[in-house]
Amino acid sequence: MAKKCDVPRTFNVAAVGLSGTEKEKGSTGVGKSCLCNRFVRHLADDYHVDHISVLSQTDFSGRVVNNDHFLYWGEVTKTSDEGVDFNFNVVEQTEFIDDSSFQPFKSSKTDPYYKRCTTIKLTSAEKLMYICKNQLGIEKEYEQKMIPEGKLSIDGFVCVFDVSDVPGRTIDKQVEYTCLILNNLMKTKKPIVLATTKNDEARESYVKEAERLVSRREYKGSIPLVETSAHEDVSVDLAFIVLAQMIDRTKGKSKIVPFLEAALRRKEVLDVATEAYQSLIRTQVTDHKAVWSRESKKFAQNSDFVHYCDLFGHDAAQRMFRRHLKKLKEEYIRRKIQMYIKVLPEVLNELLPDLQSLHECDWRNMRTKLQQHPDFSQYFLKSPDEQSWQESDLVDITETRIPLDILDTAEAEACFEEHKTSLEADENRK
Ligand SMILES: Nc1nc2c(ncn2[C@@H]2O[C@H](COP(=O)(O)OP(=O)(O)OP(=O)(O)O)[C@@H](O)[C@H]2O)c(=O)[nH]1
Ligand SMILES: [Mg+2]
Repeated sequence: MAKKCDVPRTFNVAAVGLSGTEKEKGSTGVGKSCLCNRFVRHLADDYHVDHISVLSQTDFSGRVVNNDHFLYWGEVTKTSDEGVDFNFNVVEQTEFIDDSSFQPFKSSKTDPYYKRCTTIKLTSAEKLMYICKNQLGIEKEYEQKMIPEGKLSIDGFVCVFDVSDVPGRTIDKQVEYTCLILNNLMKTKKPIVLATTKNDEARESYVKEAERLVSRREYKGSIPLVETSAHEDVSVDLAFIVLAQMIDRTKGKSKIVPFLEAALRRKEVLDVATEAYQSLIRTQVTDHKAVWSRESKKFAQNSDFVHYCDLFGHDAAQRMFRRHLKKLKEEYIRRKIQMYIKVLPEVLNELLPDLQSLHECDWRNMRTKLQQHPDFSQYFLKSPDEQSWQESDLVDITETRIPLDILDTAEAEACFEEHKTSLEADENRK
């Protein structure tokens, strides 16, 4: 059996921040859930932008919420830039609101949020890990992982501060409330990181407020500030890793990177992945009739495909594939048109061989004239059901006859005019 010191430790972290009814937090939350979601399940397909805190009584007493005002987000292992592994358990302290009374649900603890969220011993028998809002009520259809048995001892806090503009919430109110939370967190003596959220929509003056907040004298410079965006997956891991390094000082000290710099690095990663996936489909998919289900199965083991899906999701990968097919089809049609236009002069020579056959014929009535010709159907083809030939099956069949709507193109008109001019020149030479 492994000795106690061989078992890697787990950092139990609580994400906290302004919570409550719309009256307290404004039209939307500060971003605790999205931050936890991105941290614990970072893949694009596992990231949800909508997490509810207004619930029915049934959902509140279901096994995920379990009559508590906190969520267990699960366990995750992360590696710092220096290559050190960290294992985390993550909980989110929030306030669930009853969807019939719009008041917070009553629970055993009656303390206000800013006190309750500082709890360092959490228990909730057989509480299930939260994944997404759709999970509530159909828990069996999702992975069922329970919160660790017994008391979960919180080692540190990520306090969230929203730097975007939210209707119904003033910055002063958020500063005041966050200050209340921080003052209570300080009493626990546990490390705290202030994570600003939604920096992708940041207001510069709100960022400054967050900086001012952590530099207050009473915090003695003990609260580092990490600028994050859960939506863009920027510095989310960093906020938690910096906290873990404060909890266990033997685990190194990561550099805190300003948001713009971190966002730029992230963009580079996304651009490289996009380029690699684009190049994969460009080289591997050359038939405009390719089918996604088959191609994506073929790509399943390809690291460029997997990486792109991790970062952007399978839907985005499929959209890119569809755009590629559309381009392939356009190119294919362009090639076919060129081929038809190439044979058109010969056909015109056959059906309208002299000026006599062109009598009173100009471009506008030429189509009727051609259709009246007994050999018309030997050279031309009409698309069925008023569809253009590009939309019909004609586009793919091995058919050498010319779709009639080719005559609507400017190239065909030029061909006809050239044919007429050459006949007239012949006539003049006689
Ligand atoms: N632009 C942007 N929006 C975000 C980001 N993170 C969260 N949001 C949005 O902010 C809103 C609230 O996010 P949540 O994560 O649910 O906030 P919360 O603090 O958990 O809210 P409660 O638990 O209800 O108090 C949602 O509409 C999110 O999509 C982000 O990184 N960027
Ligand atoms: Mg939440």
